[in-house]
Amino acid sequence: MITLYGEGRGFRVAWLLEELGLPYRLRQVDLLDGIEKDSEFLAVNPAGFIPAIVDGDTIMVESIAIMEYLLARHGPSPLALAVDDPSFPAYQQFLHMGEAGLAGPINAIVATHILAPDGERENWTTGWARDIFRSRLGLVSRQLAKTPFIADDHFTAADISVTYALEFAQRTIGFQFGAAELDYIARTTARDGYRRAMDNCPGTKAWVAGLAGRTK
Ligand SMILES: N[C@@H](CCC(=O)N[C@@H](CS)C(=O)NCC(=O)O)C(=O)O
Repeated sequence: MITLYGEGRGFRVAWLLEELGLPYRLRQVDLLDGIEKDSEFLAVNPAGFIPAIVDGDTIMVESIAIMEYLLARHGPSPLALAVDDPSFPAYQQFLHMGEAGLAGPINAIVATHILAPDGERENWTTGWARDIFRSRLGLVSRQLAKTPFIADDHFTAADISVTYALEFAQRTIGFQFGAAELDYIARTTARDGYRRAMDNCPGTKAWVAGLAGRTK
C-alpha cells in the first residue's frame, strides 16, 4: 500500500489517490514540532519537507512529480491527458504552473509572514511573490474564459494542482478571487474525491474549519 507522508501539498496527492481509487495510508508529519525529531520521516526524505510517498521500493518527493508518477505507474486514467490529446499542452502547463507559478510564490509570502523577524514580514520579496502569483493567475483566468476546467471541458490532474494553489492563496494570505475563479473552485471542490481526501486529511480539515470559524 502507498504511504503518503504529510498533508500540506500532500492534499494534492491524497485527492489524486482518491480519484484513482488507490488504497493509501496517511502518515502525519508535524513540521512545527521540529522535523529533526522525526527520524522515520527523515529516513524517507532527509531534506525534511512534505509531501513524500513510499510505494513499494519507490520513494518520491515533490507533489506534482508524485502526481505524474502515480498517473503513469497506476494509470491509465482520464485525469492525465495523453500526449496526442489537443489539450495536452494546456494540461501539462497548468499541472506544473499550479506549483511553480502559483503555490510556490505564495509559499514565500507565507514563510516570510510566519518566520521572518518582526518588521520584515512584509518586504520587497513578498510584494514580488504577490506580483508573480497575480500574473500567473491571469493565465488561469484566460483559460477559464475558454474551458470550464483548466485544461479541457473535463476534470484532470491539472485541476487538482491549480485548485490546491488557489485555495492555498485564499486560506493563507486571504487572496480575493473574481467570480470566474470562485465558480471554478466550487466546481472542482464539489467532487467526491475532494471530499474524501478532506475526510482523510484531518489536519487540513481542521485548518479549513478553523478558518471558516474565524470569518463568522
Ligand atoms: N514544491 C514542493 C513544495 C513542498 C513544500 O513547500 N512543502 C511545505 C509544506 S506544504 C514544507 O514541507 N515546508 C517545509 C520545508 O520546505 O522545509 C511540492 O510541491 O511538493
